[in-house]
Amino acid sequence: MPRTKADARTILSNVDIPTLEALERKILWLSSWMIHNANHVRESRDGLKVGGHQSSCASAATLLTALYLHSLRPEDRVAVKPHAAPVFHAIQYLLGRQDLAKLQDFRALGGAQSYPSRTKDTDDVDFSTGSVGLGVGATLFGAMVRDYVHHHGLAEGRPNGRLVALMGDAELDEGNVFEALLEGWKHDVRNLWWVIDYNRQSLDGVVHDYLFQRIKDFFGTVGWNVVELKYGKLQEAAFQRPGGDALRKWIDECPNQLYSALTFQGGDAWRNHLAADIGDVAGIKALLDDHDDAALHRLMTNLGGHDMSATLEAFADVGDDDTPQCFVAYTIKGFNTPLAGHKDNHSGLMNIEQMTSFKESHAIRDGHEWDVAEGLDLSEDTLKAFLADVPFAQRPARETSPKIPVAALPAPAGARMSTQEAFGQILNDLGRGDSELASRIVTTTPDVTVTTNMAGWVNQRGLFHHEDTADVFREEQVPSAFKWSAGPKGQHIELGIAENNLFLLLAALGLSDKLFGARLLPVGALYDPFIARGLDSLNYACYQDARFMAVATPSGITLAPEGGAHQSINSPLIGLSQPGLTSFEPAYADELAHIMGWGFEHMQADNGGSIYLRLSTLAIDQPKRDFATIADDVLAGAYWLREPAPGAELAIAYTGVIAPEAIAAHEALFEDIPGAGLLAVTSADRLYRDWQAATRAHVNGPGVAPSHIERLLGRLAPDAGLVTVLDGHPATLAWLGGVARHDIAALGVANFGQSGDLPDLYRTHGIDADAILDGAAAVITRRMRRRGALRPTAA
Ligand SMILES: Cc1ncc(C[n+]2csc(CCOP(=O)(O)OP(=O)(O)O)c2C)c(N)n1
Ligand SMILES: [Mg+2]
Repeated sequence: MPRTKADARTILSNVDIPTLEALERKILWLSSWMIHNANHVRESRDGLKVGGHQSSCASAATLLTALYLHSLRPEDRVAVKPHAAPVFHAIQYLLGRQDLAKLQDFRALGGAQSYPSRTKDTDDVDFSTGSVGLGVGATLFGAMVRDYVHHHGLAEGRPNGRLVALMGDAELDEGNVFEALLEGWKHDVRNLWWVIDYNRQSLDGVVHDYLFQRIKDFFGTVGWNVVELKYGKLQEAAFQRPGGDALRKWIDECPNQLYSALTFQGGDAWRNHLAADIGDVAGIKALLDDHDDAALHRLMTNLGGHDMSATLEAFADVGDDDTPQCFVAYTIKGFNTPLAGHKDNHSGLMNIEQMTSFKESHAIRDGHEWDVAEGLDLSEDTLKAFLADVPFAQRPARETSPKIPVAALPAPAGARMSTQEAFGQILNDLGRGDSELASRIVTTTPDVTVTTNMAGWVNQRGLFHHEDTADVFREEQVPSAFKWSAGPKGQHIELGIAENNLFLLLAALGLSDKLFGARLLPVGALYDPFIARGLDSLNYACYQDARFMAVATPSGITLAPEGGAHQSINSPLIGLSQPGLTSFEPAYADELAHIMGWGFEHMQADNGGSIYLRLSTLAIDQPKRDFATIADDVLAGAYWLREPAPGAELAIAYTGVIAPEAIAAHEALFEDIPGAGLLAVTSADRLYRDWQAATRAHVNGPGVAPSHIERLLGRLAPDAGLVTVLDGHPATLAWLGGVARHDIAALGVANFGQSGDLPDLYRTHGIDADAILDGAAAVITRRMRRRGALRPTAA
């Protein structure tokens, strides 16, 4: 039952508000000084502005103090708006959870990060933030994952925490926030708070008037409770005076721009405007006379989000109600600093003189800037006792949950099949078994479960939802191969079409062991071309070191009739270049099964990461072979499908579904070049990283073992030619020419595709067997020319 306002007030009557207010000032001071120190005190070696956002911090100081020093519980998980990182770090410092050296090195190597970072910061950031909007969305998916973990009985004995985002108002301009909201509504998301730091300013300017009304409407539409935290206690008291209604009306109707400008100008400007606009209303003159400029300014800037009592009350009012709550907390950007309200204050910093008087106003002595009790009317002991009692301070150190054993995954049998079909079968087999591994797998897709071959798994494991939901088609006996019933024990989370949501959910699922103490092994499938649609969220997920397997299928122009808009071209380069993500593009089912097994382990390894599998719907003939002999090489990124003769003058290297074309070309030229090799590249990414690591090690000293690709290509003649080919951008493999300085013809797709059949499209884009032979002819001809066996043709 939600508490009533009266309950909340009773609860708050025991809260030491003056101490919290003093600490709020302290936190404002520390965050401002942290930024000032980085910009004006610490030695600069490069002359670059270090930066930091004193105004964004000041805006959120009350809200974050109220949350961390009173309202949050240790089990709550929080995303803090990126530009309030110094406030977060300052609070953790006060709570004894952050080192002073980190604050002094804010934005320096090894110091506290510019924007909260799960992996780089040491003060237990729950969600990294930085790309605005994503941290907000992440908390919503975090709430879904928390409930998943609890419904599956994976977090026995742990209290169910709340997911909280302290967000900037301009974050509402990011579409991903709304995509998440709608998905949250579908999944009946609960126990989630979004606290909007409603300072009505973004980076460039002042946000639209009446945005609040729109916020209320669309949050209400998706089932949220919207709490307006508009007036502080001083304002509430003034509204009770004669003329109070007129004052409230004036505040409500004042355009955002004007309110900001007057905030910047201060008491005199407020007085002039109020006198001119409502000076003739009974009571207003007395109200103005009763307030000197400083008091009038204090009154007019006493907004809800800067009033500790009002803020705590709003939070306490929620009680145990688990309806998602959106707090629209009115604030002032730069509150209580000389930057307050100015529209250009986003990146503005206090100058030396401003900092000197700011410091005086906080009663901070030179040399004591970082002292915890400095400037407070509290003894250090009283302060320490207060902070030690703060509920959030009881949060235990981060833990990780035990690893889930992974047995080898059998390769699906079949003379001819696609990697996508093989993926479906591997999951289906897991779904039919009762392994612990299968019990920890959670699958999800953005509305492409059936078309990515995951339906077999879903038939076994069911859809996840808070409530049991029947499969109506089945009940009505409408024949369908797919069971579509949902319940709290289901293991597939079906999303609407929004790849951003997919990657945010994968991020939350992939952090489940660290956030909620229960290890999950998330597998998300999507169409390869639409990775680009969720790229920022994918990067965000990897940045936080979330662990998941992204299965991208189908891919490339091999989708043939589907045409240009569905054909992925540069996704292999994403796989090659994305940190935290290891990509593979296998051609055969046995390779895929082995890679997936390794992938589930890599997702759990301390120095592991996430996996990206680029798959295809094109069925190709499967080899019959002793897989054990190549198993390690498949993981290392390449193996000889046809061994080259020692000193061979040519090799073809292919990736993925283009294998039959490469094999055909290899067979065709084998008569002329009998020693030619055929290299299967299962992971350009693994090969490249290994090669780069070896190269760096070479630089550092002799005696370094060659990388896997150096060993493989070392079998060829030093002046051999290479032809590389894949259904994707040729640059993915073109670097192979640099490994042993082999001449190279790099084939692949570099232009938009169109509908067609495979022979036409492969020919058009130059990746069919004939194109591979042409490439071979080119490198062989150049080789002969270099050797002087051929005269250059006249131009
Ligand atoms: C995706 C993304 N685009 C642009 C930026 C640059 N940027 C940083 S803050 C900001 C405006 C933030 O305004 P708001 O969320 O209202 O924060 P506050 O006013 O509290 O500082 C912008 C555009 C960013 N960090 N992320
Ligand atoms: Mg703002």
